[in-house]
Amino acid sequence: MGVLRRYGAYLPITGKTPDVNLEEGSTPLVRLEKIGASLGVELFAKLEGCNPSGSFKDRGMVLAVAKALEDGAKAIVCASTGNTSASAAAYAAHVGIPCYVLLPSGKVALGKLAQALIYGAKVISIDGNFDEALDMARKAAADKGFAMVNSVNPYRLTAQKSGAWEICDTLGGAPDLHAIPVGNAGNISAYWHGYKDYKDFGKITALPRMLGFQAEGAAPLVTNQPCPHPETIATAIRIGNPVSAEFARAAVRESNGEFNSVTDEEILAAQRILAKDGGVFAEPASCAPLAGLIKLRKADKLPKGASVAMILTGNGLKDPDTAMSQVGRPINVASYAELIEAFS
Ligand code: AN7
Repeated sequence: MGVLRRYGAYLPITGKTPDVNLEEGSTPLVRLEKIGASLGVELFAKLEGCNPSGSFKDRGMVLAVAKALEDGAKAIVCASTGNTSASAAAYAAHVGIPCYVLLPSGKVALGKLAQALIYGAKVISIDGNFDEALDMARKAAADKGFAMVNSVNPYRLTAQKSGAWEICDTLGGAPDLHAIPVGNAGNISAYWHGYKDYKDFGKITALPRMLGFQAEGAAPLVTNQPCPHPETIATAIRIGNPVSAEFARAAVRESNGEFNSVTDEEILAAQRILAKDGGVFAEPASCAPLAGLIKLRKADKLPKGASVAMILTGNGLKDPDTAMSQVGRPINVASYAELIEAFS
């Protein structure tokens, strides 16, 4: 029924807030038995790639765009590693306002670029990384009086809390561990606040430990210093100076959790495991948590039998190039005999 309708009672909605709805949220929470067994935990994957634009960004974008309309904004603006731009473009198209997106040149996965363009956003390529694009987008939005829909817009994180509420509603409580990729650090912050809300409301009794995973080449929250030249195959989280760093640090500290980093090789290995042993195709950034859980398991730091919610933030189809670079090609057959041979 869409995030605003399902969780409107917990969101800052007024009588004047337009009822924007692309049926985002209410994503599947899938139990991954085989992978969970190999890790010695009860593993649940939240398939955020099932959202209308294929990533978790839709949860917050629906409220950001509804509020932009309520406030009379003429257009929306964002910088993005890809998914925010796809989501912003989708909702702008749906409600009929212009959308401007600033992307780091050459570093956005093909599917995301195709989305922003086909939804009709004006796509502007920046010679610089995401952090630089974000600075420019903030300034331009202020100068033009357009609504800024990056997660510096508080409505984004407020509505992204719905992911935590759904997990608790489905499991009947919070998981023991919450594993999530971290880029600009908004989502881990939103989930933590969502869990805390549910505890305050008396809907759950215990909170999860928050485990945030970054790519080794873009891991400012692990090294505890900004990373001026972030680099990773997981372009969604190629971010060196996270806007929500302080919220994220608080989430990890308060929950007795941790940040950890994983290499690109570990991310790609996790992507294959998730697909082959789980039947779930997630984009590289979304596979950082599984890579991290495998790393913790190897170090004997994963509590046996724990329930783990892993957030698969974006659909694998977003980045076909990275997937194709790791797999073989289809087998060509020229005859029925060759087909039968291929079946062996
Ligand atoms: C698939 O789209 O920052 O830590 O501009 O697309 O809340 O930033 C995307 C981030 C994880 C990290 N997984 O979340 C953008 C953008 C996927 C993502 C993240 C992103 P945050």
